[in-house]
Amino acid sequence: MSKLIKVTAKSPVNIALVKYWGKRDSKLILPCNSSISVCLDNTETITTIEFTENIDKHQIRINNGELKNDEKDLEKFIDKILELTQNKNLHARITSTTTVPVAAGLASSAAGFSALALAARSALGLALNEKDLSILARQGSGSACRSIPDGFVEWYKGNNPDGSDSYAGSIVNAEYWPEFRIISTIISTSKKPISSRTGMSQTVETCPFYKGWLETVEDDLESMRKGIKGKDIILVGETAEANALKMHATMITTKPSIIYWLPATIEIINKVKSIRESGIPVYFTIDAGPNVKVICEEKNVKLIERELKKIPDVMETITSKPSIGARLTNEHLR
Ligand code: 2P0
Repeated sequence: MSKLIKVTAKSPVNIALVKYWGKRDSKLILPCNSSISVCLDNTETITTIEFTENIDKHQIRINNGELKNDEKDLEKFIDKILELTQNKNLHARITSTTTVPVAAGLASSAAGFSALALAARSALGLALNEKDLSILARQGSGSACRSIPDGFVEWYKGNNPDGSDSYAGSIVNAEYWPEFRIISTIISTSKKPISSRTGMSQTVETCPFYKGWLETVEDDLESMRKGIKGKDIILVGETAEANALKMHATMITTKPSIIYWLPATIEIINKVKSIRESGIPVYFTIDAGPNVKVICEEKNVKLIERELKKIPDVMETITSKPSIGARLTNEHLR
């Protein structure tokens, strides 16, 4: 193994335009369907890692101890990475910070696990290319594989039982469509009542319409690829909005029902629709939480932000453009 060094990686949050919802293998984190996302600037996680034989367990500090290691086991993920080395005596010292409010529904595990995968790979000198790295990040948290490549990204669901063909790759890079914007609205910073991990497994097991989700997602993927390559905000927006509503329909009809929306979620949906009726191409998508992400073009951002801020429950908006994926930096934390 090459000499151990301190390494820092930065990685963006990504927002799915065609959602990942449901696993066919929860241990390897293999999805039932492919998904498409965009990496966002303004929303990154920075992680510094150092491996050493001088400590006897992993030391992990996230946002100065503010963020607890919840249902996703970071330690197990580090152990999985260490299995790729021959050295049984190594442990990790990790410091990680995120530049967006943790509970905003933006600081997803995607940025965290992708930054960690890249930093650990480089610190251990592992020979993993972008595809291998995305396969590694996927095993920490599924959506993390989509924060490794640049810009607009597809996570190919793959078919192999070992997950070797379930990885993410760029459709187009971050500069391809510089006018594209996502405005993230924050209406709640509370922890969600049910994690997306639990929500998606409950949906696969009990939703009578999950089959319909799987039957229609291929068409959504095809339209989304076409819309992105053609920089067609209407096709991208309409496809993303319909896909998100379908995903929420499967959640709502799961037993017991999962409803992530709050009254302000509906207010924002209605606001987006009314702006659209005035002739502006603007659409929404919603993940496993109440906060709405608004899809639009740069030229309309000011007007849309102004309209969204008229809703009393909108605490904050964060506007992002497409970003590059995970990368290394010399700016070490701590
Ligand atoms: C997505 N979500 O495509 C979908 C839409 C939430 C709703 O990916 O269990 O944190 O770690 O693989 O990646 C959130 O799920 O779940 C997610 P795990 P992850 O963005």
